[in-house]
Amino acid sequence: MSCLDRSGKSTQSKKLEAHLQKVGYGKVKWMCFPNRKTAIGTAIDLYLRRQLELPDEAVHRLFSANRWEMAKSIVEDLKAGTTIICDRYAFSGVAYSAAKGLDFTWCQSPDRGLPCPDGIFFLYIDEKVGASRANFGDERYENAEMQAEVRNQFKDPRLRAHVNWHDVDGARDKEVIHAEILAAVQKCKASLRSRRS
Ligand code: FDM
Ligand code: MG
Repeated sequence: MSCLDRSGKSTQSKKLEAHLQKVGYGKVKWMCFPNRKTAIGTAIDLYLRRQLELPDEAVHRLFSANRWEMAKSIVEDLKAGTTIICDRYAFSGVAYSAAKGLDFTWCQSPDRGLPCPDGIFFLYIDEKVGASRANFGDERYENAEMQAEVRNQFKDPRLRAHVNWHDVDGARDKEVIHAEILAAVQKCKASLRSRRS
């Protein structure tokens, strides 16, 4: 899932994971980026909490490296048949850094070659709705101006090219959103199965 801050992506991605576990979907794993637990993730966490200053280009590369350090284990899990649900991925990396003024194509390049998701859910909300949600403003990027620019970048067709992208209205009831995502996941799984058989 890709999204604006405070759009409910963590709630939705965890709800999806819990549901798939419950219905016996096989092995399901939830993960998120940034993964703040690794050494690179620790630097990213400090940066986001405004305790470390870094040039925009450097932190962009760190976010990408944080995905690359997980890439091998993601591929191994996928090969073993595990379903991975991810709270943010490279799409956020590009949208947030491009929103700061970095060149869009330059932003895409370090993530080239990472495993490509079978489906992407972009939860969009009005930046004012995001700002009214709990804890908004605690971290870097959590301000209405930045969120509005990130939202613009997420509309860029270069981000959505060649991927299975779903726009999801995040301003609705949690259960309604969950049902919509679930239906799309089931459809995606059915089409993957028919392609593989
Ligand atoms: N973010 C996240 C980036 O700027 N680049 C990235 O590659 C990723 C994965 O980090 F503001 C930003 C988006 C958000 C912040 O993410 C922390 P969470 O999901 O709010 O923890
Ligand atoms: Mg956040």
